[in-house]
Amino acid sequence: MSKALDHVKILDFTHVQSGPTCTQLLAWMGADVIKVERPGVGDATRKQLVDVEGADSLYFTMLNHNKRSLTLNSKTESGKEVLERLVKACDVLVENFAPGALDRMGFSWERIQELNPRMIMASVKGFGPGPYEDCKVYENVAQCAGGSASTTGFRDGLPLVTGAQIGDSGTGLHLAFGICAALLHREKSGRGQRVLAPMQDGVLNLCRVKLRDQQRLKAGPLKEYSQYGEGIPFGEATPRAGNDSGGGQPGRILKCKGWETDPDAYTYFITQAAVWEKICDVIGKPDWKENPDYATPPLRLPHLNEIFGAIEEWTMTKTKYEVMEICNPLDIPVGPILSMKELAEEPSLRETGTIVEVDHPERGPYLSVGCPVKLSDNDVVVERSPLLGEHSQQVLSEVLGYSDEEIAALREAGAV
Ligand code: CAO
Repeated sequence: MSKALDHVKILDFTHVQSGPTCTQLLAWMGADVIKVERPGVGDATRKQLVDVEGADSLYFTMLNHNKRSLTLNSKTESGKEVLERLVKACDVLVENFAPGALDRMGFSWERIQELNPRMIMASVKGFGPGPYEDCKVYENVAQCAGGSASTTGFRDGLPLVTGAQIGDSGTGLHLAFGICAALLHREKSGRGQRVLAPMQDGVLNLCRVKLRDQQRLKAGPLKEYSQYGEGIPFGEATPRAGNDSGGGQPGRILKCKGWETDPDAYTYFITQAAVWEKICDVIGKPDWKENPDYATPPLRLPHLNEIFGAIEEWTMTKTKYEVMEICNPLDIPVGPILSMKELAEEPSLRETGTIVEVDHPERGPYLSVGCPVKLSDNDVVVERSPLLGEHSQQVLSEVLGYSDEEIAALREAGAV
């Protein structure tokens, strides 16, 4: 069966996390992804957070499945020639170098268009045009500059970064979306275009509801935030909301049985208005149904601490899984706090290919996260990441038509 993008060739000039996340997704959709890496060095993550001496790190392997690796020093004359031929042969160039690096290499957008007017050039940068456009940016910088850190954590604590890599992987997702749209557009226009995904913009997009709250502040306090019930005045900016639900239905993280020793024995619990009466019954407070203070969602808002306190007394008598089993049939929205260990061992995620075991010649079997988007005509088989330069010969001869002698000369010149 053909795959969604199996007619697409990607010149993958990405490194670290944001860009590689994007090209890995495109590879899983069937694209031929040729990862270009510096000879003898490669993507810096190959040697970061090493857990098996001499083997590519999990950081690298988990972000570079289903790709081919071509080593190329694009700053040498013959390396530049190879790169020119790659630009002509590929459909999309994806890069996340520091601002200006491609220009310095001699491959400005104008030059790329001259070489291949159908080329789509897709970039991740830390910031879009403006005062910070020349900055190098990493994950947590983007989380801080994109509004996530100021709105994450508890009101009386420091701003917090999240475990979800919304700056890097989140921006990689945004970029993949832009590339697919540009590919579709090229079918009509016959032309390529530039696609830019700044990390700050990507994080802000994911924090959209916090900008919503910023504007709602003008109309008065944010009543679904716990601080409203606690009588603490709001300042000028969207505050940190702890574990309060971001939607209109109040929710909190509550302790479950075993919380004293298990750091993940918690559940998320949402007091959805539609099931309020069922919640009262489940937690053994049927009289709350008649309590005038609790009759409607707005009346309950000033009492959320008391309400969640009572719910927690009940959840503490159950494991997080028991809470789920009891509440789900009643449509009470709850969610166990699952640890990475639990997720890694979850059989249903193995069955859907969301958690996969991959074999690697240097490190042996390891777990990875498979493709998180499932297309019915695009069965994804997760293949191990390439060793540095593993496909140099193959790509140079098959894709670019170099002879063995020419390839030997390129090696001699230190270009590949
Ligand atoms: N051949 C020759 N030179 C190469 C090469 C190759 N195959 N691949 C990379 N290089 C060169 C680049 O051209 C650049 O040279 P110049 O400094 O002379 O222009 C040099 O290697 C370093 O590239 P870089 O500046 O991109 O890398 P860095 O480690 O200094 O910075 C990062 C890393 C991520 C901060 C920066 O690339 C960046 O800001 N990227 C955009 C934002 C981003 O994606 N951040 C998220 C990264 S994941 O946390």
